[in-house]
Amino acid sequence: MKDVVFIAPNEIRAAFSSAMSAMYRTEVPAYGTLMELVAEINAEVLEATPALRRQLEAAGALDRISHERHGAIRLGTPAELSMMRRVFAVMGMHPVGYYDLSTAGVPVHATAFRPVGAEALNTNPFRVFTSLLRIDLIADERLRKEAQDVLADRRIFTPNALRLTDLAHGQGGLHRDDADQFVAEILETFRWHDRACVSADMYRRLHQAHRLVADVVSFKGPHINHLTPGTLDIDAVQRAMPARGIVPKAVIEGPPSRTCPILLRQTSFKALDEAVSFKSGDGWTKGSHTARFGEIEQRGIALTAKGRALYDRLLETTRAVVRPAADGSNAAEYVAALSRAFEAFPDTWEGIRAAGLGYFTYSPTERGHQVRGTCADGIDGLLSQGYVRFDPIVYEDFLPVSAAGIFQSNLGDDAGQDFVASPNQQRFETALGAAVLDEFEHYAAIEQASIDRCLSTLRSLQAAE
Ligand code: OOG
Ligand code: NI
Repeated sequence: MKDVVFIAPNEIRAAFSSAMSAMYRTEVPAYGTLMELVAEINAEVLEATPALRRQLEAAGALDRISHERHGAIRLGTPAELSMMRRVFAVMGMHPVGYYDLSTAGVPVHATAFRPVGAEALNTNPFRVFTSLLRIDLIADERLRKEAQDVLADRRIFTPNALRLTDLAHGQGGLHRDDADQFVAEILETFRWHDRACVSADMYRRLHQAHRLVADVVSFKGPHINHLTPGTLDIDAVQRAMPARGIVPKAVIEGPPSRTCPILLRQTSFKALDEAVSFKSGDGWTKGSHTARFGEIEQRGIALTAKGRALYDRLLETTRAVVRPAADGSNAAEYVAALSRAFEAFPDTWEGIRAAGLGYFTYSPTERGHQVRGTCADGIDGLLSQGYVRFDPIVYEDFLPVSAAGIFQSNLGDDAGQDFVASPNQQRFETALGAAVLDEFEHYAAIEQASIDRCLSTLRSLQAAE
C-alpha cells in the first residue's frame, strides 16, 4: 500500500521549512541566536499567561509557536517566477496578494506563496515572500541589457528539482523517497553562494543602479535572505536583541502595540556584511555583500478594505509628522506619534466588528446550542442574544509599507530611490503564469462561510425540536 500513497503537500512544506531553518542557522549564526531569544521569550509569555497557553495547546499549536512563519527570496526573471510557482505548489503554497514596492523606492513587485485554509496553515504556516526584479525600472539601458544577459544564463534549479517538480505535477503528488529528494534538491536553490557570477566592476555598477539589483543579478541563485519565526511579544524581543549582540532595526514596522492586535508587526536585525568573491579574469577577487538578516513577526486580525484604509491613513498621518530615522535617533518620538494616531482605531473586538473594520469567524455558543436561537434574527441578532460568538481571523499576508521598511533597513539606509509608482499586477501575473488570490476576497469568504455554517447549525437544531 505504502507505495501508492502520496506525501501530503503540508508535510512536504513542513520538511522543507525545517530543512531551510537548519541550513540558515548554520549559514547565519546570528539567526540561531535570534531563534533562541524568541523561544525564551515565548516561554516566558506562556508562563505568565496560562490562558494563552491553554488556548494554543487546544489548537495543537504549542510546539510550533517559535517556528518559522515566513522567509523571502528575490527572483530575476519571469521564467524563474513561473517555475517557482510550480515548485511551491508541490508544497501546498499558492500565490496570495500582489505587492508593488516601486512606490517605496524598491524596484520589485511581489506575491506571497503560502498555505491557504485553516488546516494547511495550522499544520505548517511557512510562506515565502517572493519578489520579482522590475528590470524595466533600471534606467541605464546598457546596464539593463547586461543584467538581462547574466540572468538569462543562470539556472537556479537543479536538473533533479525540475524533474521531481514535473513528476509531482504529472502524477499528482510525490511518494516518500521522491518527496525527501525534492526537499533536498529545492533547498539548493535557496543556498548562499559566496562566489558571484559577475566581476567586481559589474557588481559596483549594478549596486549603483540599486543595491537590490546587485543582490538579484550577481549571484547564482536567489539565496534565502531572511527567515522569520513568530513571537508572542515582539516588543520584548526588540528590546532584548542588543544584549545578545544583535542589532535590531530602528523601529518595529506596522501598527503600534495594542490590546487587540491588528495586521502584522515585524522587526529584524540588520543584514550582515559577508565576504564574497567576484570574477576577475580566470580567478577571483575578494569583496563583500550585504543581504542576509533575521526577522520576527507577530500577527493580529485581518482587516477589511475599510479597516485597511483606516490603517493606511493613520500610518501616513504618523509618517507625515515623524519619519523613523535609520539610526534610531527619533525612534521614541515615532512610537509615541504612532500610538497617538492609532487612538482613532477602535481597540476592542466589539468596536472593530461594529465599525466593520475586521474579519471574524462566527460559531454557535453553548447557549445557542441549548436555547436554539431563532435564525430569523440573522447573525447580529443571534450575537446580541448570546447565541453566537465571534473570533478574529488572523492576518496571514504582508504589508507593502512594512516590507519596504524591512528591505530598506537591510539594503543599507541609503537604498531608497525614487521610482515612478507603477504597479503592474497584470504583468506580474503574466510572468507568474497564474492569477494571485485576492486576500480581501479570501478573508471575506472565510467569514461568510463561518456565518453560513453557524446559521445552518442553529437551523438544524431548531428543525430537530
Ligand atoms: C522581502 C521583504 C518583505 C516582509 O516581511 O515584509 C518581507 C525582502 O527583503 O526580500 O519579507
Ligand atoms: Ni519578512
